[in-house]
Amino acid sequence: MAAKMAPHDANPGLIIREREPVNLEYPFDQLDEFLTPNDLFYIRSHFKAPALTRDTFELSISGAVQRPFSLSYKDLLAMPSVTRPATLECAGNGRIFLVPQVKGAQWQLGAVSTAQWTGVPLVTLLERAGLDPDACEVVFEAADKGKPKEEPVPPGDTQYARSISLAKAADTVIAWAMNGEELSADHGFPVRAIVPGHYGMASVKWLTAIRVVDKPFQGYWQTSDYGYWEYQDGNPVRLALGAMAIKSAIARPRTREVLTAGQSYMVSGASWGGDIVTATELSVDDGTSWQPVRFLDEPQPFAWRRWEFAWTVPEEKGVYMLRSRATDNAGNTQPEEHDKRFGTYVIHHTFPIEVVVR
Ligand SMILES: Nc1nc2c(c(=O)[nH]1)N[C@H]1C(S)=C(S)[C@@H](COP(=O)(O)O)O[C@H]1N2
Ligand SMILES: [Mo]
Repeated sequence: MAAKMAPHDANPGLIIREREPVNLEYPFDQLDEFLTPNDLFYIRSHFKAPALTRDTFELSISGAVQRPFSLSYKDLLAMPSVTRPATLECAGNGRIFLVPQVKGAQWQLGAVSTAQWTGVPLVTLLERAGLDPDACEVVFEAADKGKPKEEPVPPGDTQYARSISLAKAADTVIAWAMNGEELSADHGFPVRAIVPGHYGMASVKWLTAIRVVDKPFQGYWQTSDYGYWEYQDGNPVRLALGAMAIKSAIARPRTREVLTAGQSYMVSGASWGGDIVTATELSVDDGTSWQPVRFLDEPQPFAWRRWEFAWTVPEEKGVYMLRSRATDNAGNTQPEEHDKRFGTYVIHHTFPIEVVVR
């Protein structure tokens, strides 16, 4: 008799962080190609994936616009499309490295992946609708809803919804394909937003409505969750997370990996976030000295750059702390400590990967 297939069996090879809703991590130590294979791309969902169909799909564009309209799946696919790479990282990636341990999905390194996204530029839709003069943000509304976890929790079901500024709309794609394949149920079928350069929460899956607003959106996923504390005239105010901070991570060796004294070892990893990644250094002595890595990918906005570093493992046995540190073209570099204003998000400090040399 065939084994009963659970929904997560659709994603073999991923590391389970939560079964229901499906939250699965990319095994970051398998980082090889620039594009993450679709079946290894991490999945972060707050609720059960809604069952949407091509035939009944409808995307509305409304709000502070002159000519609201809606599109069927066929309409959308008939429009001129673009294909571009973007790295998505969950804002909670690396949470396991926070000490003391915090609540939330215990992501290690792999809540980050890169794909080629195909879809219609958001500006095409906004131009067709015609923005009102007072338009200021674009809200993406999704078909999934439920009871969120971060306090304070609103009563009843809350649908997933996030906004971006009109400036960021210029980079955004209303995507219907990922690495040349239609989106899978867990990645937002049939249509999702891709907001390159922002943390993953902005790239709304199962997109059903695009609503232009004339005041900054204050929704639950914009303020309560996925927000941070900014000090204005000494007062902490809640602002929405946005751009991915400059970051790098070591894929190999893995934490606690055992290496042989004196062996040659190719340390590898990737850097992303910030503006454009221009440099990455590696330290094998817990941050005392740093050496540049060799990049495998060209610099470009919104996509990671893989890198490697040929290391001769020391003869002296013991525990070694490896750290990587990326810098962008604006001169931003990774801090040494986690910035507490971001709570359990934006974990981009240079945390050590410890390896054991025997
Ligand atoms: N509708 C909807 N969109 C969503 C989410 C969600 O729960 N519901 N999760 C967001 C978060 S937090 C992240 S990190 C990315 C993850 O995209 P992926 O699952 O395709 O990797 O989707 C974002 N879009
Ligand atoms: Mo996320």
